[in-house]
Amino acid sequence: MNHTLAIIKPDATAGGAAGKIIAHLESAGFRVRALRMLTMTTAQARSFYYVHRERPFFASLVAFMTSGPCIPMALEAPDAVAKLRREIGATDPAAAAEGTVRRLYAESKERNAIHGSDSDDNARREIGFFFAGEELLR
Ligand code: IDP
Ligand code: MG
Repeated sequence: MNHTLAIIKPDATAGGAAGKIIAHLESAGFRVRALRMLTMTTAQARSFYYVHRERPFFASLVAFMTSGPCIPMALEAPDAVAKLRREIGATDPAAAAEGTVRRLYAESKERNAIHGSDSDDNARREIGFFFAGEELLR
């Protein structure tokens, strides 16, 4: 699939890194196909991260993701899901490769600057979570 979902997380928008992250992703070869800014409600964040509901960090993750504005984006590139995961780096910025978004901009394993879908199925679900079909350019 040629589309994936990225979310610039509240740590990065608060820290003034959103523009740099978008520029980084465009330079890496992604086209931004849809974009918005919102502060997620608790219900939205719990629903988005539902697969992690049993994890010990779930409540903290939901509190973080609702703490300020985030910027979901539908991105287009060949092999978009795998390409975005490479560009964002490991979950923990201390373990993320040099030059990745998380290595450059993340604060911690939780406050890690950016989300990227982890499969084509999740990319479809996650793009649909934030964008109506007619918002996506064809
Ligand atoms: P990913 O974002 O690299 O795919 P996931 O395991 O799907 O990582 O976790 C979702 C999000 O939950 C992470 O991006 C991070 O914000 C948070 N998270 C993951 N593991 C931990 C942890 O061990 N402590 C605190 N927060 C975590
Ligand atoms: Mg994940």
